[in-house]
Amino acid sequence: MCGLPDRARARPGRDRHRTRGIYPDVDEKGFHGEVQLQKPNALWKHAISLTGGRYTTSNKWTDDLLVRWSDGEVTLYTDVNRDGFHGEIQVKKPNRLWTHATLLGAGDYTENRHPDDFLVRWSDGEVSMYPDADETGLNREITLVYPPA
Ligand SMILES: [Ca+2]
Ligand SMILES: [Ca+2]
Repeated sequence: MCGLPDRARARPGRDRHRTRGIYPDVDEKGFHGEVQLQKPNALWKHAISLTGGRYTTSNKWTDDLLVRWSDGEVTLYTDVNRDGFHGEIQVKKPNRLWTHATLLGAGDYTENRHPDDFLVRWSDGEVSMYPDADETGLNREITLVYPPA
């Protein structure tokens, strides 16, 4: 990927009173409540993108959360539930490259049938998959979409 500027920007005045929460039991009729995981604090203002999945080798329920921070650090929070966060693993140290990971996503796209496949859309338009990611890190990268030439 090349070094285009990160487009993620804070929006002053918007979502000022929002919290870091889970919307439980979302379905086609909409949202059915909100559980606050974390009171508003300065640290979580730097959480640029996040996505759920099941990234521990035990495949243990409940799902885990990957967060990309403004300094490029990527953190895995294991077994998140209504009571909050229960474990934290640093997947990537703060670094410049990952400040360009603009959008994160996840799903179950490989033969191991675990929702542990991590997707990144980079600021230059490249899309990568990290299949079968686990607590030891993002072990392999597959380019799904190449950036424009
Ligand atoms: Ca888990
Ligand atoms: Ca998988």
